[in-house]
Amino acid sequence: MIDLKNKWILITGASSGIGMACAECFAAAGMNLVITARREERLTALAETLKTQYNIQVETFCFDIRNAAEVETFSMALKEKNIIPFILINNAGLAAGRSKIQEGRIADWEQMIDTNIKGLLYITRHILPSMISVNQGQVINIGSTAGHIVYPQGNVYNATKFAVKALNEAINLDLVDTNIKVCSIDPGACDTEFSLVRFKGDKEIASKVYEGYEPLHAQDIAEAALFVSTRPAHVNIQNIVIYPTSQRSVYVHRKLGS
Ligand code: NDP
Ligand code: 8X3
Repeated sequence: MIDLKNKWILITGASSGIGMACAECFAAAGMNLVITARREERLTALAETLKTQYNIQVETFCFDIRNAAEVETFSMALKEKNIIPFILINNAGLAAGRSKIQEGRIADWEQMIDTNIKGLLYITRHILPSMISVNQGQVINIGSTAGHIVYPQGNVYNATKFAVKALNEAINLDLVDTNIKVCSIDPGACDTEFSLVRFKGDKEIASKVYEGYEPLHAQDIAEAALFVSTRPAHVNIQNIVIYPTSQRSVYVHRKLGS
């Protein structure tokens, strides 16, 4: 099993949900953290808590992953600090809206494509060379079950996660002559701020997504990421699909009104 203690992990989108749970889980495993997102206060608060609790180093970087220049500046800052991540978790992402294509908001499509696909690409392009220079490490792409099967009015979000699936396979091929492992972890419904963001802050609609069954919790995904990252050097888990027990496909079995 790979010992993660004192190695660095870079987690994008750590101000909430799955990214924040990964930060907590890998901090508990003794790793030093680089955490990124746009909401600075959240990152700072998380960093303070985890530094105190686990006696680790935590670096925070606030930027918009859609901005190629900001991502480049971030990667240069990491280089200046001599930080080479042992693990990169490409997690930052979102769904914006849910509607038929013919009624979709183009601004929503652009936000999803720019964040979920281009943001992941910018980070990967800037961080992978340093990981390759030491020929070790693990990339984890947070995909989705939405990248395996489309659902009504999921269209563009589905397409971005199908793209993550394709990129996960492609990056695996590109790194076949290295020791760097690449995995996509693809969750079904997981109770984070995801639906609140998707429905633009409408708490009532967002909470209905998780009504009548127990969804996944962010911790479930973080634990899978920890499992993947601690396999022996010769074991490359390329994909994990995780559904809540009450969701076996796009279909969710809800017990309502009981
Ligand atoms: P949250 O909304 O709780 O977290 C999303 C994170 O992404 C936040 O930290 C947010 O930070 C960050 N983020 C979003 N846009 C940007 C941006 N432009 N620049 C930098 N950071 C950004 O949702 P989840 O934790 O659920 O989502 C994490 C990943 O998991 C996403 O890729 C999502 O698609 C995927 N996923 C989620 C599922 C679910 O049901 N929840 C299921 C399957 C996959 P900030 O706003 O501070 O910038
Ligand atoms: C998030 C899961 O089913 O809401 O990727 O699209 S779903």
